[in-house]
Amino acid sequence: MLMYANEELQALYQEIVQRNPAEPEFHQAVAEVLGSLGPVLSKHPEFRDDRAIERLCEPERQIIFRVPWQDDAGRVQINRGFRVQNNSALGPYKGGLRFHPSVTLSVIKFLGFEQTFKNALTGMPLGGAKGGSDFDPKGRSDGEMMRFCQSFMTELYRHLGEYTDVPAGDIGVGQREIGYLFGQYKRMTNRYESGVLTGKGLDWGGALVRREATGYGLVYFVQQMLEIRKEHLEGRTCVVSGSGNVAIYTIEKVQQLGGRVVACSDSGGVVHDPDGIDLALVKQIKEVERGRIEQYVVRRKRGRFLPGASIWEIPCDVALPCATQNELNGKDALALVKNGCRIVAEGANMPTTPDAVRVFHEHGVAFAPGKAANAGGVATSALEMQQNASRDAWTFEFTDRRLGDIMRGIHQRCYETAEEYGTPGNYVNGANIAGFIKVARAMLALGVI
Ligand code: NDP
Ligand code: 2IT
Repeated sequence: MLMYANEELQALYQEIVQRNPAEPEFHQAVAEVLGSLGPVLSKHPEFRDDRAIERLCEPERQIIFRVPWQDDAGRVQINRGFRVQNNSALGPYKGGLRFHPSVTLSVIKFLGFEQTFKNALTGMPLGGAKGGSDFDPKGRSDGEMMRFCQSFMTELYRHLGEYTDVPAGDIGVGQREIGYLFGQYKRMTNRYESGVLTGKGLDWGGALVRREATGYGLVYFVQQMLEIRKEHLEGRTCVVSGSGNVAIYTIEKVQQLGGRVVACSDSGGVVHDPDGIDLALVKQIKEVERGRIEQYVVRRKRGRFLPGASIWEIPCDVALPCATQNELNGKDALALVKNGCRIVAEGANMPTTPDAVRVFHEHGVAFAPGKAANAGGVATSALEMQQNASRDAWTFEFTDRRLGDIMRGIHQRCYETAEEYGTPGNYVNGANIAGFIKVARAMLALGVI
């Protein structure tokens, strides 16, 4: 059980746990935010009177639906679809869709909750939402993916719109899936409404840099963390978990800036390549062949594959978890500290368990939570929406510059807020407090709705 210094927040947390039983990931995300808000309530009693925290913890709308589809053998399959529209005080609901067998209401609620604060931190006019399905894309053909996406959108389309709710990708949902989803939305509505989804292909309303944005943005954030310490990435050893969209473009940007990434992974195990990961090979295996990371060592003999190993045992200066929630626990954190790791920044959403965060704080490791460090993805989604709205297409360089500016802004907001509230260097408090205040103010202004 979590203990807050503030009794009022402790009672509130208990109430939320009781109202939302059997949702451990949602409880974890709420606990982490509430843990930062004590000093905010003392300074801003208006948020207490308005019950801003209680409202933020109760999603505006939760949609659960059946997704029936036929596999290639003609068998009928049934999955469950979700969309949790958490908060729309700042703008239309915005957040990704995740297709993974581990998806539950709890997972989608935690992601929608986190997304609300993340989107606020970007400074863009975006509410928070998340969706997805317990559908497992692994081993599915293109035809199966298309039929699943069409069935999913046949229900979800009525809840979406460029001024209502704008999904994007997340685990298991990339440009191929966004294409099938957009095609079905267009067919159902008879509208070429580009701004209803982000992460689109460049030929059909997509924007340059969106593919790279989460990973690049994460590394721009890390650059800021290093700059404060008068350090830089050049020559630093990094470890990046995962080998999907976020991991790949994190590795790319670290390498461009002179860092050395020595390991990456997937759910099958870890690839360790002390001379530096061959990113072209990872892209070939993951983006082109949709294969497993263990194939890396078949083609590159000096790499080692460690099935089922913890990537966090590999010594590094900078650790970047980019796979999934709760993938870095207290034991992993101690191993990182022991091996001299000084910086940890989350590319994934909530990959670090609460006891691991505690270890980092106790040992002076600079730790950046995902809602700040991985916000470059959704921020660039907002840039895609801007381009769609103005029927324009910006250059790579211009968009990348804007992404860099946005990440610098987020870092500054978190850093200064942490200082203002008496916990300098604590990016968790900085992100939670700055994100919360922005949303809570807007909620107050819009009345009790
Ligand atoms: P992808 O589907 O492209 O890649 C996911 C990667 O994580 C794969 O390597 C996958 O391995 C691994 N992974 C997923 N689930 C598990 C699991 N349960 N155990 C071990 N490994 C796992 O997804 P993304 O790269 O888009 O997303 C990665 C993380 O980043 C997620 O937490 C997501 O919420 C977050 N994020 C994504 C953004 C985006 O724009 N895409 C923006 C901000 C955050 P395997 O193939 O074996 O499953
Ligand atoms: O977690 C995230 O921020 C995302 N998956 C991206 C959301 C988006 O709308 O671009």
